[in-house]
Amino acid sequence: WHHNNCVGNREAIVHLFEWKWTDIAKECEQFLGPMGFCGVQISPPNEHAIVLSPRRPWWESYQPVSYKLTSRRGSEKEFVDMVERCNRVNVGIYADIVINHMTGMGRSGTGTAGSPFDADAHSFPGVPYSFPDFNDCSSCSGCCCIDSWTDFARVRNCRLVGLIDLNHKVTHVQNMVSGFMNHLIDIGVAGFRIDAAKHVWPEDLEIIFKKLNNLNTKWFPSGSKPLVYMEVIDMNQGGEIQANSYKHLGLVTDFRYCVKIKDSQRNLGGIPYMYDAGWGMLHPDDAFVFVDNHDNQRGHGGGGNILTYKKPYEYKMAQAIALGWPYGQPRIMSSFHFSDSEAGPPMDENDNTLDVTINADGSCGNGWVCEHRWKPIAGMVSFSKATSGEQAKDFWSEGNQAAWRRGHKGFVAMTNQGGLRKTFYTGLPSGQYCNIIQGCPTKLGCEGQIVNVDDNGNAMIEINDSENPILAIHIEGKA
Ligand code: LM2
Ligand code: CA
Repeated sequence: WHHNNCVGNREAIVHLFEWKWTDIAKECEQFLGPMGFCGVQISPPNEHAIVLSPRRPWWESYQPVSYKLTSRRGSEKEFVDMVERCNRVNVGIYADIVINHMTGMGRSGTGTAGSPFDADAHSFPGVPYSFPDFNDCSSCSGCCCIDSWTDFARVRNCRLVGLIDLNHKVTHVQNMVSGFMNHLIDIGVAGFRIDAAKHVWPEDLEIIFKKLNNLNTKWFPSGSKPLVYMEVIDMNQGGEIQANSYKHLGLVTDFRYCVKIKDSQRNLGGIPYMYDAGWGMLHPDDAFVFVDNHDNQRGHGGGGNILTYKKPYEYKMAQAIALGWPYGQPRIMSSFHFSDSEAGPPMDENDNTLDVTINADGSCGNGWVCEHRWKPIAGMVSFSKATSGEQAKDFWSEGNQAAWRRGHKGFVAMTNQGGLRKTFYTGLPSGQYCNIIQGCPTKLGCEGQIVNVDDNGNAMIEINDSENPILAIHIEGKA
């Protein structure tokens, strides 16, 4: 449950937050496959509640009603088509699954696949789940809510923001959840993000994971297990649940990396010191890392003071560090524009999610940010593939500037203090290389700057683009 199942040396997973399946299928074919992405994290694929007040917030998808594959993002037929088309161009699908809970107290009605439900009665005939499948409130205080973060029984058995809490010790629950996951595996997904894993006992997750099928051999080597990465928000607050207590089950999200990457962007000399074992961070080999995610970019889920698309200069540089410096399994956020932290994706007057349109310059329209298409970020995705498995060598830093190479496959430099002009040993074979920050190589050659590496592997590195003061060259990006 640790292997990322990426095809070849691909590494980066992009979260196409709230994208429809039809748009993801196209993006795999037109952009993600050719640019060297490993995979897409999709928003939850199963039936969920429809919230009308506020009007269709993004978070309604985190309120499951059943495991039928009809959601705001498309039908089961569209889902199957997306998985097939993405796999065909070597891009895996990683499904965000919500298994800790169902919808919240006080909600009832019909879900996105037409199933009736009544949370107060603990009635979910679409699964089916009923009263005995949920935790009672015996571990909790009067509110039945999570009102202590150091009492592990409360964190795992009580209601996270009022969402009714499944009891994963019940065999029926284990079978329904593993059945849902196996349905997705058989369609051809490559792995899972486990939402709210911190709120499920690790030993219960283990029982469920042991029931999982191997991946579909139409796309994956026989015997492959799904990648599992678990969302455990651990900021090293004393006495709380630690991310490290899940690492034997798969990769675990590292929310402290968000803090570290922001610090490193401000002070480039700190890049080699991001992993701070003394602070109890996950070892990089166990860590699932990101500059921001769909929660903390809008102040949810532990929220906060992190970099997002709203600060493009800092964000691009942080993302270049995340993809250029070897550390954990990287995920890139791809957002929709928002000012209201509750607002759902761009939608029409009938609440249908808008298509992702692509402008002539490769950027997105209709309210989609598409950070993953920003040239420096897409270029660094190609860099992560070209340099996969190579250690960082010859780290150099002076003032607020830094450079390093990745074995003999790639070289990066960046500056936070004006321009840079200096000769470096790049490790690359002699030749002409494109600065992939300014655009990936095309049939006609580079889109931007060309770097000449001499017979000794040295090159004159010049950075004078004040918006994107980064240079990166790699073995798969020759002029
Ligand atoms: C997570 N971590 O374990 C995410 O970090 C977190 O953002 C998710 O909450 C949570 N799991 C549940 O999947 C999001 C959102 C909440 C929202 C829930 C459920 O951040 O604000 O809660 O999804 O949709 C909403 C309302 C909340 C209400 C609750 C239940 O915002 O006020 O609580 O629904 O009706 C009474
Ligand atoms: Ca729980």
